[in-house]
Amino acid sequence: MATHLQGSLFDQTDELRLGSLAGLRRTRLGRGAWIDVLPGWLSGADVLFEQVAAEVPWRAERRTMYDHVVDVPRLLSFYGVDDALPHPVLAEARDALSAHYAEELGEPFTTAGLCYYRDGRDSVAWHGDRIGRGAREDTMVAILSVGAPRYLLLRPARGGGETVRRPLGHGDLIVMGGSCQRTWEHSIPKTTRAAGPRISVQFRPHGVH
Ligand SMILES: O=C(O)CCC(=O)C(=O)O
Repeated sequence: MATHLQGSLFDQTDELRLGSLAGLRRTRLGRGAWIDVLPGWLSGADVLFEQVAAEVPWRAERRTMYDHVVDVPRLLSFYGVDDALPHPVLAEARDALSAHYAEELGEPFTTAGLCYYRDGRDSVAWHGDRIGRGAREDTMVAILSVGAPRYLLLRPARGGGETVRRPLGHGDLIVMGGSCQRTWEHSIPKTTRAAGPRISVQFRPHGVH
């Protein structure tokens, strides 16, 4: 796939390297939900972006909306428990997250969902990851973002309260935890500002979707 990401557009370094997770900062959202944020967790991510964009088997989905079938405005790929991830640094990231949250989460991150946002017209609507255990149990979803910066928005699922806006840039990490998938919703809104491509890698425990 043509990625339109010019090399070193985002990075100051060529060395692909994960930083320490000790720098994660937690924000409590209320209703038992929280987010941990670590800007610039992965440095040298241009190489990762280019390789993942070009080599991952991206698929376009269509979904029924009222009486129409519409394109899902982003491309997707999924790596299950036994699948090799498309770049070794993603396995390193998953294992570092599993080790860091071992006590609090009580289980490892095992799957990776990848999303490719081709430009500012691609997006994901408000939702919680509630197809699996996230509907009933506290859990965590860790997102590594590479490529063009986009906003991740969060709002209480039952309405009321303020929308939280978190910019996610090249190499940034955000972890949604506690009741976040049940009691809050999140989205990546479209943007009319010129936005280049972005890849989001979501690490989840088994059975959370
Ligand atoms: O693009 C992102 O970082 C968020 C993706 C997401 O919320 C999802 O795929 O469920």
